[in-house]
Amino acid sequence: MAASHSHLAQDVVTSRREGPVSIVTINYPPVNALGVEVRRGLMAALDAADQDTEVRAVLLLGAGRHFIAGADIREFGQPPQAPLLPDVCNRIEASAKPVVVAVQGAALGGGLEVVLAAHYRLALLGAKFALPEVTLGLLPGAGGTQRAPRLMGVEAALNLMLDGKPIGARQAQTLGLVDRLDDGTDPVQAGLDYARELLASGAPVRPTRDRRIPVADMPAASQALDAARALLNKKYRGLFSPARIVDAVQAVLDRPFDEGLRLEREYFLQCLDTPQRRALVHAFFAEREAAKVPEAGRAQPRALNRVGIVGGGTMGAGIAVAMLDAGLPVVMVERDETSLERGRANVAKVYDSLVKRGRMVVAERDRRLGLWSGATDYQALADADLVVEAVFEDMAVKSAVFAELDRVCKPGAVLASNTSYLDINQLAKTISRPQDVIGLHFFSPANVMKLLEIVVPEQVADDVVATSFALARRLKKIAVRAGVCDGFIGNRILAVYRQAAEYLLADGASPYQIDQAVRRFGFPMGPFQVTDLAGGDISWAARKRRAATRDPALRYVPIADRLCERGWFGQKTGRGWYLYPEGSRAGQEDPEVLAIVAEERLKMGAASRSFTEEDIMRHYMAAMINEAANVVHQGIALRPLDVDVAMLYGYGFPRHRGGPLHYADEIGLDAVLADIRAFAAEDPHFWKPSPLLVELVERGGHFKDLNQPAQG
Ligand code: 3H9
Repeated sequence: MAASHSHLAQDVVTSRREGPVSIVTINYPPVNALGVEVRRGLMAALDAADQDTEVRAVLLLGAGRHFIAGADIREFGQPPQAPLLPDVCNRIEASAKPVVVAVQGAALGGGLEVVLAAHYRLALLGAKFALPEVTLGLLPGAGGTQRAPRLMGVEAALNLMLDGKPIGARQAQTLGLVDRLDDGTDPVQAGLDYARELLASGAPVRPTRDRRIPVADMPAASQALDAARALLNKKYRGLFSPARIVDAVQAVLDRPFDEGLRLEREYFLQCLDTPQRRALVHAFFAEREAAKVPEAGRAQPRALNRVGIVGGGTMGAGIAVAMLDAGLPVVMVERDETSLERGRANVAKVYDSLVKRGRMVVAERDRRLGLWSGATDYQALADADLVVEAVFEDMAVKSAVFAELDRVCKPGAVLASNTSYLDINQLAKTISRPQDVIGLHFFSPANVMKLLEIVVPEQVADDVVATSFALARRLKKIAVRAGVCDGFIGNRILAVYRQAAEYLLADGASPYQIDQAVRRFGFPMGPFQVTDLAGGDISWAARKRRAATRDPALRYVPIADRLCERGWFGQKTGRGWYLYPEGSRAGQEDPEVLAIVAEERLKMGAASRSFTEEDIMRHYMAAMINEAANVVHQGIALRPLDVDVAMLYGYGFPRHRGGPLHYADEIGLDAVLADIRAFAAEDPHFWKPSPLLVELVERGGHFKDLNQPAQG
């Protein structure tokens, strides 16, 4: 075992000498993560360089597109293996000879900590620097919390650590993170030139740990820490690692360097052990795994250069913007000039508002709008590689559009429907090329929302599915594969937990209490706020449509109907579940709504009882988890992780809880099943345990056991 490790270590970190400079290269695809072999290799290379009397400086590089993407995230949760990354960084800093880094691509997390520990730092212009540990529920754990503030000041370092987002090379230089920029493309040459220049000038080793925050900067540093602490109960409410980040940075002011490192390690290990860290790491891998579907493994995507969109309403226009933003030319088809003009205006409105808010320059808006063209004749779609239909949600209307597409589109064009619940199998059968038909379910606003459900009908060709996943990547969307059923993955689950919220309301919880519990759990909004935002009339129409087919054994809660009958549709009408005085978007509680709720409860004869926040969330989550289990059980989602990703990116599920099925594993499937059975005692028609949940509990399994890679 040891022999094979040392063999591997030689492969992933190589050294070669160029005059007095030892060039140490990490070559560990895909992203040079700092796994145990890399750490061993770095230690060995630094020892060798110190011992080699010919070597006077070390140049540290990452091979490939990126410098280093950080610690190897797959190792978290496994027993740590020596050497630890903090020790590797200390070793770099303690090198007897100057260590220079030359950064191309990303230097993230532990990768940036390696940069901080080196003595001299060069970056190519395209380099990116970030400390994204917070997005994984962690803090920089290899000296970053102690070294970053010493180089760039407390405020800038706190910002980098708390928001986790990358900064570019120029900004990194301005902040003191980087000493030298290079506008070339070759980090080896740029690094060598810099190292030689440093040697020629007799530049000494320059350990970051020896730097002090200047006394004059102390008051500003304390203020920055106070400001960060104030954010902990607002922006970072409920999160564990941001508070530990602030504590670790505090040590920069109060403690010697080694003591700061010791505290950092203690906090890092605390973070590592939290459910939040497990959930966030699950989310990181799940969103990448979701794109790996069997069809994409079996087929190459078709060429995709021109897109057609049928319909210029809110959805069609939003989809058009998403395509234009990705540089894809769009032809929009509408039934007449007036509708087409409205479609164009809907697209332009999005860009105009960006320009108005200073987020886009006029030339860029014009460039993107220049990729848009419109027509009232379907013939304009003849050379489109993919057409998305976004017309009224009605089978007859949609099949008429598909008949036209069948007539005009070139062979091999992908024909997509943006339906959110209709039967795409049936739609595909109405035309001569069902193999080209797929569902692309965008979420509103389509240019903003990250989730794309790719709905795979029975007869679709593999390369159409592959093309859809390739499109999602180009649009920078997170794609989830879904099977055909009413509501696909997300809306189907939503319908059930939304129903659970109605029952809570009927049984005694107020809408405001429910919304608050759901927000405190971590969702950005509660279910009644969401209805007010989307428009109560939309769900009202859906309820009326389904009235005829509703299971008569299920309890029906008519409270929402009573509000809609009064024209209270939410924000757009100034009142709904909440009051919105003078167009305000923050709702106020409405005593009249509470009176209506009370009256309806009496009419229903429901015994009103009181619910704690915990009771509310147990009902809400049990409903969500149970239906999510059904969705996996029936093959609508390939794996539990696909459900988690859909809920994270389309429904505001808090990322630090990982998605409903990860959360279920975390709280224990037996506990969830016990809740469902207890609720079923009162309402057996609604609360039917999912067969998959029952089976997993019986065999002591977890949802995560079903998360194996999809078969290609
Ligand atoms: C840390 O550093 C802690 C330290 O402070 C302290 C330690 C003591 N590890 O995203 P992509 C895989 S925390 C393992 O599709 P892109 C990824 O899963 C770490 N694997 O490519 C995928 O695998 P597969 C802080 C990783 O070009 C493949 O690489 N660092 C890691 O769109 C390609 O990834 C971060 O949080 C990793 N660190 O984007 C950075 N990174 O092909 C996380 C990637 O099997 N990474 N993989 O699905 C990223 O942000 C992006 O991956 C990156 C490339 C921008 C680098």
